Amino acid sequence: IVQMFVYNCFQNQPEGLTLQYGTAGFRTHAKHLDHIMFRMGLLATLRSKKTKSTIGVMVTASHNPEEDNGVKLIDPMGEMVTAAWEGYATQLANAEQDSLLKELKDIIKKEDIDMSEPASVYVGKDTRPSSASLSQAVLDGVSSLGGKTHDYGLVTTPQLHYMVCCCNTHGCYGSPTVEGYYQKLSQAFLQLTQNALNRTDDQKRLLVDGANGIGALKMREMEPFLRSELQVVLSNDGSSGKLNHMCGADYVKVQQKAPQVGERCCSFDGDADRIVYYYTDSKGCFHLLDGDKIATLISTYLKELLTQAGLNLQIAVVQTAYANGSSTRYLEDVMKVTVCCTKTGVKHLHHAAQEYDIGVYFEANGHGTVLFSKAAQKQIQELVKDPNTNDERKRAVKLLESTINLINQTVGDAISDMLMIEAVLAIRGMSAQDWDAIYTDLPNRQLKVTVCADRRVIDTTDAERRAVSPEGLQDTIDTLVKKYKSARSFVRPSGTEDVVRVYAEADTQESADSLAHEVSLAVYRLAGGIGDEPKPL
Ligand code: G16
Repeated sequence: IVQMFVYNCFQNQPEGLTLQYGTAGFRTHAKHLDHIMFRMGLLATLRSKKTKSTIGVMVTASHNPEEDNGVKLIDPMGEMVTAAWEGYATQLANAEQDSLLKELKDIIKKEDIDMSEPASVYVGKDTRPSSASLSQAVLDGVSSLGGKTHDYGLVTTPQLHYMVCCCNTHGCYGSPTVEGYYQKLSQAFLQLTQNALNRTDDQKRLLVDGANGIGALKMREMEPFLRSELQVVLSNDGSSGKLNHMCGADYVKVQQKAPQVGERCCSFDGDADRIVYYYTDSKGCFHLLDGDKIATLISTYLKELLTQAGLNLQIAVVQTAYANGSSTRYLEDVMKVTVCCTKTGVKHLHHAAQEYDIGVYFEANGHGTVLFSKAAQKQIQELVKDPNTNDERKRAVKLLESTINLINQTVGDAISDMLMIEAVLAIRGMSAQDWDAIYTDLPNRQLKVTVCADRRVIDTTDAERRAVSPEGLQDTIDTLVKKYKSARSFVRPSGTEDVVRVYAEADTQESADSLAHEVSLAVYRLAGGIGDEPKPL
């Protein structure tokens, strides 16, 4: 066994390549990943033995271009793997051939792992051409350490998170099959939409951009379960276009462009863990309904239901530095809900959301979900069963119960979020325009700068809102921001792409563009930018 994995581990290991377990696992060009996948199979096996639970390994690079790939590890309750094990992942990924066994033994010793424990690993993959052989490398890694595997093949990332949680809760969360997932979500959706009367076919129709990825495939499979209560018009279904190319949630959010025109549209990303909505108005103008707007819509709906049900549960919204300033102001000043800000990355938002009775977390890029504490779920279930609950309260708690069943609480899920949004719009009789009118976004711009050294020369603090290095960068940003009205800007190294990200918002699009450009120039000059200097937009 040892010989086999030593052989496998070092096929194609590129010289001098150092990778870090980033915002959402390892990501780079697929040709560099064979050995990483095999090693993540080994690590998942150790994690399974340590936790005495099933662990998930998803082969995907989500929003990245088709030629990239990556891997995300999933912990027993369907959440992202812990920070300590992210460290082991980085350690193993970068180990030299002759120190790999030692590294493995170190982890076993440090974590006091009983190697006689059985191990079980669920594996899934997206539709990238490289995913088939890379997921085979994961399966080989698990088998090398004697672990049992279940290969789910082509699934969305959130589906695999769901399967892992279902397995480790022994079916309490649902049945660990793709069909079980469709049944659970569609039943909850149908129950919710029964509360929306007189919907026309137009109101049931939604244009869905599948980013030419796995989400499109899975949406097709799920449609019959929705019994025409949602009529999906699918584009970018993978039959011809390239994954994430000029389509998908990241393209729509960052480029602020629509790959399709309609009164209510949405886009998934490459592994269907993110979603953004948008529409084109009668003057042909594009309007984006991003993760911040989704968080506002869902938290408004939940707050109303809690009031109707007479439940005193605390709702909080978790955002990142990318949250539009208008959304934060609306949530705090008008809705009076607690808002907190974490670093980018679902793992950070998820943990913060766990602190509340109901934690709504969404990144502006459309990645998010809602978490209900065990105590909150218990209160809701008890009220549903209470014979003394009056009709209005009963209706509200039943809606809350179905909402909990519709939401994938393990991780952001484009399909589950889409059904949730459709149900809320239907129940409240709202159009995309009505939703958009809740508050007005500040114009904003996101840019990328490539630097020659490690992009982590940019170091940040205060939930990534301030740069602490290189020296002078934050002072320059502060001076630039002062030139514009209602302005804010920050920079941070991406954890999924080899770039530094720049965000700016201001009172007009012209000002946001100009500020983003000036800050990009500062990054380019102070952090060693490569290629041509950033040009004005
Ligand atoms: C991943 C993470 C998200 C993060 C995004 C961009 O999304 O899951 O939390 O917002 O990367 O991260 P960064 O700015 O560090 O590159 P996905 O959908 O690509 O898995």
